[in-house]
Amino acid sequence: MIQSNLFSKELLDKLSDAGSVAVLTGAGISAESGVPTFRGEEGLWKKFRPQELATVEAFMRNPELVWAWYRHRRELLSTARPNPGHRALAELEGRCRDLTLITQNIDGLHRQAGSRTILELHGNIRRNRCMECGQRYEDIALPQEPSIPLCRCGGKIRPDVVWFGESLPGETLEQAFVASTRCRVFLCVGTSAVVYPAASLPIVALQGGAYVVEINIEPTALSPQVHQFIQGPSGEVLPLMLKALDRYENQAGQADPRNVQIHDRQESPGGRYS
Ligand code: BV8
Ligand code: ZN
Repeated sequence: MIQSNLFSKELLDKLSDAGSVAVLTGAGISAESGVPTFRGEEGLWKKFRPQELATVEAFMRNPELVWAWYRHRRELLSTARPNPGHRALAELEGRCRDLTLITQNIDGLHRQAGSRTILELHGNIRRNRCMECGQRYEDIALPQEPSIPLCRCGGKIRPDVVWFGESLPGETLEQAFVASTRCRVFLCVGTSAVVYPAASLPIVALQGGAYVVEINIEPTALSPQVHQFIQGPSGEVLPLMLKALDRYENQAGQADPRNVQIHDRQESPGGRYS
């Protein structure tokens, strides 16, 4: 059971009046939705080698194998639904003046949970594009097994995700760096923080003077550098954080003398208090 006094006064204070918040998520936030992580016990990289499946070379060498793997993961995702962790971040976005959600996940669960300002650093498994002409294809158009889908131009269609050795979408990466540099609070949720350039964003936030908090079921390479490490499943920790923020803001509200006055004064037309 996670104690509610998990969240430092500093975090709640900064979250309650944080102009801008940035959040980086990894596979860990989708684990409680039944989506396998990469490095966990049942992790994808335990069974498959990234070099064999998530690189252009692998696709050129054996496109059927790569397509079979992405169809397998789509199958897994077809029944996956956002969990309380995804939903808590969508709610937090509604409470902050500006919150940027930066994700390494290609599962699209943040959007399903209602988050709006999302930067998909590594693409999205439900989108596809032609290797030759770049024509984009949504999932529905794809022929089923075993053949690999071909574009009208004859080019091979590939999942619109970023493979190892490939650059991230420039505009998206730029926005992620800007959001990380100027945020006052940076939350790092469910990532092992080993894949770059995504893993450099919490460091950029630290250098930008942000209050950096990591939420993970176990410490990572990043943990010694952050202001607060909160150990626990994000599907439990994030909803609790919102509750703690509620309580904190209510208490702050009650403690604020200006507020006290308000109650026994009737608001006069035009919104000024007499
Ligand atoms: C690039 C899409 C320019 C595809 C992915 C600098 C130093 C060293 C290496 C490099 C470097 N710069 C570039 C590189 C090379 C490489 C890299 O970083 N290699 C690593 C492995 C060392 N980076 C690249 O190739 C990038 N491109 O840099 O281009 C360039 C090109 C050439 C050379 C130089 C520069 C492209 C990287 C993107 C690759 N595509 N995904 C697909 O998914 O199929 S990466 C993929 O793996 C994910 O998107 C994600 O980014 C990563 C997995 O990490 P996590 O999401 O964190 O998942 P993981 O399982 O590892 O961890 C889960 C965590 O959650 C754990 O800590 C666990 O404890 C925790 N957890 C579990 N359950 C819960 C939980 N936490 C909370 N609650 C729970 N319930
Ligand atoms: Zn084409």
